Amino acid sequence: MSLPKAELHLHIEGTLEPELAFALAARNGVTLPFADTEELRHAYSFSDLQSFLDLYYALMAVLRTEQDFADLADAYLARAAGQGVRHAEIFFDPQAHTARGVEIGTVVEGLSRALERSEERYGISTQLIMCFLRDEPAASALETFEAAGPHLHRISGVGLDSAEVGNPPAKFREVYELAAAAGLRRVAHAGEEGPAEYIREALDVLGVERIDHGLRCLEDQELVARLVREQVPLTLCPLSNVRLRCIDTLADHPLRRMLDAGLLVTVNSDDPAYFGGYVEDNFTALRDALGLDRETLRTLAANSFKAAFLDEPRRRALL
Ligand code: ES4
Ligand code: ZN
Repeated sequence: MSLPKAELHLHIEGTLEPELAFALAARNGVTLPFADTEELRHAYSFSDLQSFLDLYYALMAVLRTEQDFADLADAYLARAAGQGVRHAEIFFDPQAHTARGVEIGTVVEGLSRALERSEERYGISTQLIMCFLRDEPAASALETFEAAGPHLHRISGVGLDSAEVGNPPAKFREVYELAAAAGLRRVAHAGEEGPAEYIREALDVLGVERIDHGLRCLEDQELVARLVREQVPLTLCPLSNVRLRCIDTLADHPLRRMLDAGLLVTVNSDDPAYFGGYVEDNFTALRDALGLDRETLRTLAANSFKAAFLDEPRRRALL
């Protein structure tokens, strides 16, 4: 039986399974550069973050209408329910769609159509987190924030994702200041492929409340001490780390060391359609590779509710 848990690091575009990609391609008259799902799956051998991102952005060509985004989110929520997910904070990448001529309103309203029914259908409460693509100019993030204005009531926070190295958090100081002023929560990917210094910068310059990945904090003991002291949550994605070669094998994952150090770590799925598993699959794979006992798994599930942007009554109900 899977433990009840919150999913805090999940890119909705990364839940696009090959079968749904081909169904949407047919529905929208889009031609994919792959003959069938079999051929597409062969493209899923990545050497680093960039090689994954190239495929991730290419497949999004099939997402065109509000209904496409609603279908994508509903398919994720149905699977998440089967993996013990009771609360999901869902990333989306508006610039990956607006760059193709799909309006941000189509994306947000489409996703919201599925999220609105999630509690009643699946028992999963949800929030949306709008991510800025850090390999695009800061001006593009600012334009995106402005375009999101009419939809901000549907968005609870902002995040930062895509190619990390060479795109430090400080590049996005201004848009994060606007987000904070609008009352939005703030998170950022940092320390996935980028250095520990990017984690510190995300905290100090962007004022983030959680770090997505954060794996490379371990290279800086002073930073680890701070993350422990301030109990800054780190949303780890173990299967992603292996598939993108941040670590060699799951047996090398430093999760146990991080827990022992007192870090508030959570386990998440990142881009489950691409990385070989949803959130419970990440729990199970870690358990098998590291020999985690039931108590440790319970701690990880409890951490996910502690780290979530839940209101207190719902948090108490879920913990
Ligand atoms: C991502 Cl694994 C990962 N890292 C950074 N940005 C991303 N966007 C989607 N998946
Ligand atoms: Zn991610």
